[in-house]
Amino acid sequence: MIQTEICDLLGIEYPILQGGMAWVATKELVAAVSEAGALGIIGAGNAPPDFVRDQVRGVKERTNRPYGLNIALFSPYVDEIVRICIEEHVPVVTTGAGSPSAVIPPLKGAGIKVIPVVGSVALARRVERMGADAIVAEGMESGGHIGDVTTMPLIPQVVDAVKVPVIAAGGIGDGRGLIAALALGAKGVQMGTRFICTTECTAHANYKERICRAGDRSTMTSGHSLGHPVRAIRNQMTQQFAELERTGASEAEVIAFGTGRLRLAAVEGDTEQGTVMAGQICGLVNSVVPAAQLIHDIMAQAEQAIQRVCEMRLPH
Ligand code: TUI
Repeated sequence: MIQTEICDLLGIEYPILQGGMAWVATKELVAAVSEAGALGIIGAGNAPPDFVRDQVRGVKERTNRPYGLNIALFSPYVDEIVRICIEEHVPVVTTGAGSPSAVIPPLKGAGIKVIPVVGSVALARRVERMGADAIVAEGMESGGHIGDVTTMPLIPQVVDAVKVPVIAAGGIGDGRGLIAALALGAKGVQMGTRFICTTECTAHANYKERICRAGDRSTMTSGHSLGHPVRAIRNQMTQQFAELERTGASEAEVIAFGTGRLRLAAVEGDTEQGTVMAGQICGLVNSVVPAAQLIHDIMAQAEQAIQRVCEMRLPH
């Protein structure tokens, strides 16, 4: 049984968090993950407050176990979503894609555990000073909005820089990745891409199929001209986006071109004109399975991975 201080902090059985992916991590997936003993996290993205409240209530109807909600800090509704978290007694909030300085005090004041997602040592230090309870350190292997350091060097450097527990994210998709992250000093992992390909995930079947068909080099990043690179599976959309950036389109044009594309892929199922955000681990994901089975398999693989490594220790 692998248990860490993240399990105690969050009241979960397994040191696994499911990434709070916008338009993808909805109440059905979140409840299934939490019910199975990991931490399901709702992706609020830039969805309107009514939608987010419905998601929170939907999770509470389905499970009594702890769950979380991710606030994307670029959302125009950040203040309303913070209020919803407080009113609905959401136990855990993760934040992403910006500095959480404005949201940490009200959330902590309401007794909510706050876990910012960061992509660098500097930001990890800053959010610890702001009062973060734990930190997700996310390497650029991840899908979606990313920083510029890969997971392998990021995790031990963040672990050495802060006292709060660190959760590793980016490029982790099975029990081997979990054990590698623990070896680097993390106390748990967050997985996004792997959880998209679960039965309970409400992302469109085309989105899941695209991930299941993908290989190790199927993703690319775009949006560098905006200073916000995003990793997604290569398709017509990413091709056109790259062309737009290469030919020096204005920032407004590039933003207008990209707006609404994640929803188009995840909800409408248009995996050519939409943005199929996924991490580099997508090549490892080949099947859609129930969340509980996935979590069980990850923990079984983790036990095997430890065993394998221990057997490499020869007696002197
Ligand atoms: O937030 C994410 N990943 C995301 S958000 C998202 S939604 C989206 N939709 C359409 C277009 C673009 C995005 C998809 N994926 N990950 C957490 C994360 N946050 N990784 C890195 C960061 C980060 C980066 C810069 C956090 C803070 C930061 O700067 C803070 C500062 O002000 O210095």
